[in-house]
Amino acid sequence: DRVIIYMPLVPEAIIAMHGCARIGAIHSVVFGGFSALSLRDRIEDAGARFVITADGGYRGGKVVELKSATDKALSEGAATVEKVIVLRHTALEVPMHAGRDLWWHDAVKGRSAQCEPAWVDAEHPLFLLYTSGSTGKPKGIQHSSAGYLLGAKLTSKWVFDLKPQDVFWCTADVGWITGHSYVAYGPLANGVTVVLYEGAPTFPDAGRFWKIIQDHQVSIFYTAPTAIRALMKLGDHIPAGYDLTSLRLLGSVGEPINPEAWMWYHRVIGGESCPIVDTWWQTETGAIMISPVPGVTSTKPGSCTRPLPGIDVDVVDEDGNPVKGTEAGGYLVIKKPWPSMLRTIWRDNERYIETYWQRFRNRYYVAGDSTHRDADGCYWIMGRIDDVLNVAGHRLGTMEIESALVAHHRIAEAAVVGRPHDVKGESVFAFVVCKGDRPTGDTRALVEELRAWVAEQLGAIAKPDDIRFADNLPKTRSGKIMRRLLRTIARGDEITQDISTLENPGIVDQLRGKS
Ligand code: 7RM
Repeated sequence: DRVIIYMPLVPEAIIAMHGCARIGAIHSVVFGGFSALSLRDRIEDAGARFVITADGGYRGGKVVELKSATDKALSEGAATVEKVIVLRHTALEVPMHAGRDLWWHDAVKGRSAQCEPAWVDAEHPLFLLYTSGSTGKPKGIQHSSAGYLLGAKLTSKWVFDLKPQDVFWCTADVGWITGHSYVAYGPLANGVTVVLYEGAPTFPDAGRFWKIIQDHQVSIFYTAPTAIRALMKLGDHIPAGYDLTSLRLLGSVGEPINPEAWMWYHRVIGGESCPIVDTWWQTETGAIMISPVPGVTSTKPGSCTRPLPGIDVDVVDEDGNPVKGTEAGGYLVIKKPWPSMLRTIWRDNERYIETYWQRFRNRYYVAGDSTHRDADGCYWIMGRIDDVLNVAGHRLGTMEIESALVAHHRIAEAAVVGRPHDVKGESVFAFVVCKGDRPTGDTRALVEELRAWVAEQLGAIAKPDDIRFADNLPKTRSGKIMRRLLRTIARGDEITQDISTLENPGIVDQLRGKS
């Protein structure tokens, strides 16, 4: 059976995950920031019989209505769901559907705290986690019971140098892989205390992280570059107001960390005495692949340094041939299997093979990132090679956002690209073609309507920061959208590409917002 967990970041979310693992049911956590429609799609793909949710969750002082989103998802499909378990967490009044919904506190009442584990095969699926790729449909990444847990446990121990007295805080939500491997599974499998927090880094104020570290004597802190950059912007005086001397190790994950943010993290948060582990890995890899080992590897700001023991990483060219020499640039591949690797894409093994293996004739696992390896053998991740954006550490497919936009009654065509953003790393930039005439003049109301539409379809994290209207999208003769041109335009850079083949060169000014 598959169980969907759609909850805020509260202990019960982890209890629900471990509970599923205990009875051999496959869990699939859906991030609470995803919309009802995204939830419905995941329930349907997983064929889930149960949903565990809460009346609501807290985010930045507001209540996120998880139960009402669940109700909406179930009223528009998701017919496989038999029961919904609801945790009472906020004061929000929620309707309960007789026969389908039951309260968590009623479900556990009178039950024993002991539960014999269901013994499963090592390869029994532990969980599915949906992640974005280069098509409009998220993929259910399938992880195994034994290999995954081994990877999460061992990398936690090696990379974070865990000791029994540590207080470990990874700020990720359990809706992402980081929250699976380094909140729910890895540190706890090592018997270490973890900190959970529900909310946002700047609510009720910008000292939230630093106060939690001080109050709970956090010794190891693991967060994303986007959060570091956002807090760095607010000034050194904020962390200076807190006692951060309990920290002994800092980690970074989710996107490349720029050297300036690395140095600030090291100086202001780490007091120049904490090593920083910049950890490269993916939903698919299950656990950290490339990272310094504290006390062993010398670090360089901006590089995730070297592969962990047993991880056979290489750089290959367009044809899949390893680039000769230590210094190399190209595609990042992993040449041998590792315990926590994904086993397949749920119900779509063909897509699994095609996405991760076929590009280089099934010889290597293709990570989808490009990289540079320097003369010392250290890796510098350059970014994605597919149409996947990394917005504030969240993985979003451009096709998913495009599909959401064209589902709006006024939109005929859409192309989404990423634009560099100083805090979020990347922001969503959409070029759209309307049915009928191109809107001109004051388009703000339509832009807001489309942003709200995308939030409803996918979730607020996918909302475009910019939307521009044109009569057409720029295409090659074979009909492919010229994404590189659109990226140049989104950045506001000078166009150096050849645009002589464009059927309607006049659209370039429209795309640039100049006419
Ligand atoms: C853990 C996670 C995976 C993608 C990956 C990269 C990027 C992640 C780093 C990084 C540079 C890092 N899983 N990425 N970590 N890039 N340095 N330390 O984020 O599946 O959500 O995303 O994130 O592009 O392919 S994920």
